[in-house]
Amino acid sequence: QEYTGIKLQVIEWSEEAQNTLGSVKELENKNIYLIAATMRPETMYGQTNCYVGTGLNYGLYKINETDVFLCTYRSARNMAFQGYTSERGVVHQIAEVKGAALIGTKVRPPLSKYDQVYVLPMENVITTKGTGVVTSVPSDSPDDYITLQDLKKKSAYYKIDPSWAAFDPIPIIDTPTYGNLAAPTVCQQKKINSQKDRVQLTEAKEIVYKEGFYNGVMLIGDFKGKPVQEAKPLVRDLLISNGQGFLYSEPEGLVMSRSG
Ligand code: ZZB
Repeated sequence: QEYTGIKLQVIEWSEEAQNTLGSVKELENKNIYLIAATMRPETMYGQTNCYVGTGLNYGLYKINETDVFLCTYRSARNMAFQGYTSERGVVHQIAEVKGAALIGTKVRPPLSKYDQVYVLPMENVITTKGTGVVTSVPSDSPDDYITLQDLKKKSAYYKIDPSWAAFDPIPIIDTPTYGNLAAPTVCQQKKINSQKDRVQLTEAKEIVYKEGFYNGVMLIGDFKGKPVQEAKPLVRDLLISNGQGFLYSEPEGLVMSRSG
C-alpha cells in the first residue's frame, strides 16, 4: 500500500497538549508535524481540518536534528525502516500523547486554501492503517464530510469549540455525475446521517473514489484543468519536492484492506 505522508506543522498546541508536552526539553525549538497518510495527494488543496482517534496513543518521534513527527508507533517504525530517520530502523520516541489531548491543536495543512486548521476527533480512525492521523477533505471524502457535519451539529457532545469546525468544504475536483462537491452530494443522496452509518459510508467512499479518479478534473491549484489521474502523481511529486510530503508504504499482508 503506497501512501503519501503529509506534514501538518503544529502552530499551536491545544491547552491539554501544551500541559503535557510544553515542558519537554527535547521538543524545544523543533519543527513538529502531525503526519497524515493519504491515497489522494491531489485533494490536499481541499483540507479543512485534521482527525485523530481520541482513544489512540500517539508518539512524538525524533526524525533528525530539526524535525519531530507525531504519529502511531507502528507507522513511525515503518518510516524508520524506510529511511526517514537519521539512523535507519531506529525509532526514538520523545514523548507520548493521547489523541483526546490533541483536539484543538492548530496545524498548517500544505497546499490548502486554509492556512491554519484544527485537529478534531473522528470515531473511525483505525490503528492498523496509515499513521492514525487523517487529514480531512470533506469535498471528496464522505467520511470526512459526515464527521465534520457531526462535529458542527454536536460540538458540545464532541467537546470542541464550534469555531474549530467552522470550515466549509472547498470545491477542488469537478465530476460529471456528482458536481464539484462529490462527497456532500453522495452523502445527501444516500441520506447518510452520521459517521456511525458505516455500511452506507463504505459504499459512498467507493463511489466517490471511482468518480473522482476516473472522471474528475482539477478545479484548483498547480494542475488546474488536468484530469485527476494525471494530477495525482504531479501533486505527490510537488509535495515531496517542497518538503511537505514523502512516500510512505505499508508492508503487504500486515494491512487490513478491503481489496486484499
Ligand atoms: C485524504 C483523502 C481525500 C482521502 C479524499 C480519501 C478521499 P483506503 O483506500 O481504504 O486505504 N485514512 C488514512 N488512514 C486512516 C486511518 N488510520 N483510519 C481511517 N481512515 C484513514 O483509504 C485511504 C484513505 O483513508 C486515506 O486517503 C485517508 O483519507 C483515510 F478525497 O486522505 B484519504 C473517497 C475517498 N476520498
